[in-house]
Amino acid sequence: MSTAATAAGPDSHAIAIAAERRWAWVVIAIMALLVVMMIFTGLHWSAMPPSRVETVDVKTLHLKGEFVESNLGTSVGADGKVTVRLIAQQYSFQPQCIVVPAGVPVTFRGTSTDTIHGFVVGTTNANTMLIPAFVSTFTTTFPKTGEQLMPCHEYCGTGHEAMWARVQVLPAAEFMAKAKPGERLSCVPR
Ligand SMILES: [Cu+2]
Repeated sequence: MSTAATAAGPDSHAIAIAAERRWAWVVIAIMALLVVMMIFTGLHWSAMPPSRVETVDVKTLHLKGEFVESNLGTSVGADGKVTVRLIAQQYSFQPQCIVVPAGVPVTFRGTSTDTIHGFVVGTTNANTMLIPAFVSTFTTTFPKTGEQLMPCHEYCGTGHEAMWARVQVLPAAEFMAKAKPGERLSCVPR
């Protein structure tokens, strides 16, 4: 036993060791919990993969298929379904200005040409990552009309902070009056 411990008395030394041991057990318990969580999430995710995975060929994205330039923007299908198709690239979205109707379900379909991007539309729940070779899709409804900012929210390089688009939410009647069968709408000035 050290002289310092003897000077402070054997009781205080024993108390210090007991406190130290208690704290060691707390730390061990925290580490064990984290390891168990890692094992659980790893097994859970491998047992339940994402429900749908849709791929697209990045090399021919601009040349053929769904994401050619003339097919980007908002379309209204024969069944009245509203679909927005967009691509992200360093450092812009195509189209730069997206137009959607308010109060109507809108399906977004997007991908990236180069690296991982993403976007969120204003304060709405429209929020996704855009990953090269994969098609991201989600359906949402914009309750309010007006213009929203749509910034890239995945760091994608030196121009990341300048990467954003706009989303114009129009009253449904005004939007439907503009939408023509087979046409792709956007609010990019021409
Ligand atoms: Cu980006």
